[in-house]
Amino acid sequence: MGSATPLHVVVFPYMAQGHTLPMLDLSKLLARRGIKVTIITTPANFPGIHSKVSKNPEISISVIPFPRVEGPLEGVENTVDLPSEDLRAPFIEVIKKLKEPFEEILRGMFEAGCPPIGVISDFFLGWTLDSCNSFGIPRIVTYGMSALSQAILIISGFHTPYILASLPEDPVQFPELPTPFQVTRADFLHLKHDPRGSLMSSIIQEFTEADLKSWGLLVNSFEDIEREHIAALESLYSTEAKAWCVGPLLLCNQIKEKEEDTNEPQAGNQTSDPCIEWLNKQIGYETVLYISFGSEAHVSDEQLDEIALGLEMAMHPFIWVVKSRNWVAPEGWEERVKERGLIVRGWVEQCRILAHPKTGGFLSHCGWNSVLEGLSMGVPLLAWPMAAEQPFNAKIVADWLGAGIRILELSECSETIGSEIICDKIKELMEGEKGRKARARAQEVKRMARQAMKKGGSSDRNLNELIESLAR
Ligand code: BUP
Repeated sequence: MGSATPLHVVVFPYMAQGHTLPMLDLSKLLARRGIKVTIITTPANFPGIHSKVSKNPEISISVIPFPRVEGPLEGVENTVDLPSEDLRAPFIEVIKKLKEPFEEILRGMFEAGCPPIGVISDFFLGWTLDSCNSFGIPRIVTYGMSALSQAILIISGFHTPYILASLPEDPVQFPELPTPFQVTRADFLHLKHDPRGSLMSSIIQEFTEADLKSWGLLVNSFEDIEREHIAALESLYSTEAKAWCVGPLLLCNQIKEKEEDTNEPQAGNQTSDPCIEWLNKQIGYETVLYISFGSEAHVSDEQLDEIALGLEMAMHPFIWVVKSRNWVAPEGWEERVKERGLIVRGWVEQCRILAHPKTGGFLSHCGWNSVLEGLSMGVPLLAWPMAAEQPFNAKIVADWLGAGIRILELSECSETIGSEIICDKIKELMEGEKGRKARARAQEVKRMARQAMKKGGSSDRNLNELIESLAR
């Protein structure tokens, strides 16, 4: 690490917010260790990435043109929004065409005398393994998931018929994964939506094979909450591959313990944030419920209506990020809740909201980043998993850590969840005994998370060890 030519690492995120944002934090952590980082992305994603890393001279961005697309995916190259669920698999197929330009970039690095010591690339870019092998560079795969979800995704591929033959409430047990809590068939939402033989299931199979042959894994989690899962994950690899647990990466941004309770703009940050201004005006501490289902979940209009009514009945102040462009709130609702509810139809600074002292609960779809962000700020979750691996994240939060409660006991729910249930669960989280316990546990997890990321903490040491191993 002390050599004249800095070590060089390539970071190649998948083009979804939940996958890219942690990779930018990782890049900053590498840059702080004097490592040159090249982030690979496509033109539409360049501005967003540039705005977040441009203050770091060690980080550069290489842009590769998006392949020409026709048909239903036409125009996808011009937007950072991912295509809808049904076009996800064709999108992942299309971006396989980035392989050739990616290899040209790698070749250029060798010719310029700064070859990378490793490529950290997303699971959905499984083909990068082949590129890395042809240049003799180690590939480190990253999923943007908890270690538990990563392990289950791999293992469930070995046991799909057994899972699909079970009833929703049936416990599912794998010999490879001794979980300390019960997983049921209903938790396997990714199998429900991606039946065997679908393009998505064949993509997952192909990329899992690449994953299992990769040099190592990078996990955005920390040992105190996932030690058993990390061991199980590593045991799935026939090689000596190690899972480097280096999170929660978001804590690299040194978010203040809690935002100051003031309307003054933050030092060095002159842009006012309407959510923070609104939070500053709220009375009492930890009273506000923050609601967001991430950047990708689709929530039906009917379900949005029930959430709106549930929020109204629960009588707690709230900030609700509504992604649907077309949803119209029930008649008179906005007027009735305007004194205590802020509805945002766009992007918010989620970490700042969660870090605010007025925020006391998070109704979340349990995307792994949201889970880490809530817990790192000591905010308990009302877990409402909606798709993919989110049920397993909800298990970690509610059943394993006790830092949240679940909206429903079973993860699979084909019906709309009614406003009464939503109201009751909000009350349970914000004012009930279970919520009080979950808040205390979330505070403990927050302390553990910060400890892990501090100098000498487990995640800090693991990142150092990863770099040392790559540099050898
Ligand atoms: Br929406 C929204 N602001 O308004 P997850 C999201 N985020 O900062 P998902 C905002 O996006 P994937 C907003 O803080 C988190 O870092 C949020 O990631 C941020 O869920 C990220 O929680 C969302 O993992 O992502 O969107 O389902 O499926 O890609 O994991």
